[in-house]
Amino acid sequence: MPEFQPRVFSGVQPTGNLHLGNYLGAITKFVALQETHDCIYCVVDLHAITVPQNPAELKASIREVTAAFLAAGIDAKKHIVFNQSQVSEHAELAWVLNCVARLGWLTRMTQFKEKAGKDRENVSVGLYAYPILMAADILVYRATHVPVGEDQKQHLELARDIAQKFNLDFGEEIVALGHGDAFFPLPEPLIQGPATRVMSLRDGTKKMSKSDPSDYSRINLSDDADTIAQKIRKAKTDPEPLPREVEGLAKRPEAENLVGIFAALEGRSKAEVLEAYGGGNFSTFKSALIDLTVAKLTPIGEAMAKLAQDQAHIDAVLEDGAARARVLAAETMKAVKDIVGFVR
Ligand code: AQP
Repeated sequence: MPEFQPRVFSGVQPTGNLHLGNYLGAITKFVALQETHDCIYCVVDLHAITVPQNPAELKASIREVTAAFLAAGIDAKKHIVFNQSQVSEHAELAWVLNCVARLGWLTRMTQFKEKAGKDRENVSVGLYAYPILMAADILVYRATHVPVGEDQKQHLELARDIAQKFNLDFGEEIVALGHGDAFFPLPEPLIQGPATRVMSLRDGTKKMSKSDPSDYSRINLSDDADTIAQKIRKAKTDPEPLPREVEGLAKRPEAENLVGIFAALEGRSKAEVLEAYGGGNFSTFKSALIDLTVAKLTPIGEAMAKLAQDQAHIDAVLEDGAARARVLAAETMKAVKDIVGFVR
């Protein structure tokens, strides 16, 4: 493998209700990686339309996710922030990768099985092909690191398989065209910390999700302090006091989830949180969790609301980001066309 320039890529779907899971699993990592890497953060609107969207709401959501990125501390001047549909190379590379990936690989994707449910014959082809577009999103920038929540692990593994198969299928051309023995890096997932899979506040066995019909299942980035307090107070728990050690969280999914959220918000480990709160009851712990969550999230919600009033600014950020992303993506596509054998 040649030495690839370290580069971070990740995306968030503009499908409404950005929540604490998106924040802890992805956005906080995006912010931290800016210190050490060149980063590209994308509002993945092409992914959003794999399920039906209301066009006016989709536009609003694209701007809202962009505002969340900026409000959380992503620097769109030093790094790149844009929406996917403005850079057509994502879809173009996805087609080539459609022809590299194998049908059997996609059939194994658990997210598709969950999302399609029993109505498999009626979901869009796009929902099935989604992981290939995700591979193209990453590989069109030849990104080396991808911060994501635990739920995206399988898709990342698929992206690595696709990159590897492309490198093997076109090995001779890749060498002949002077790219060394591999054109695409095998992108590494960055899935770390105590909250890589934040669970629903109503059911500790289900992922906190945008599409859960109950708003009490999640804390939205736009929730005000009272709403956050109410949701945490009503969050499901069990009758036992909090354990003193992490092992005691086994088989207690709701307790484990709240401790994980606390740890991630405070930048501590679960063990440290239990040192402070283990042995105590949930009501004391929940009060501290409310204070912490309000302190961390409400400034972001307020900054998002302010940014939302300046649509022209948000659109200008996306346009500028897309122009810079396009330069990098076009370079990759040119090379891919030469490797595959297209005349250009
Ligand atoms: N509950 C979660 N815990 C930790 N990380 C999470 N992520 C999502 N939910 C959690 C991470 O957030 C990033 C952006 O996710 P996405 O917007 O691309 O889509 P998603 O995973 O489909 O989000 P939802 O909320 O789960 O939507 P629905 O309800 O449509 O299924 C990703 O890095 C993801 O891992």
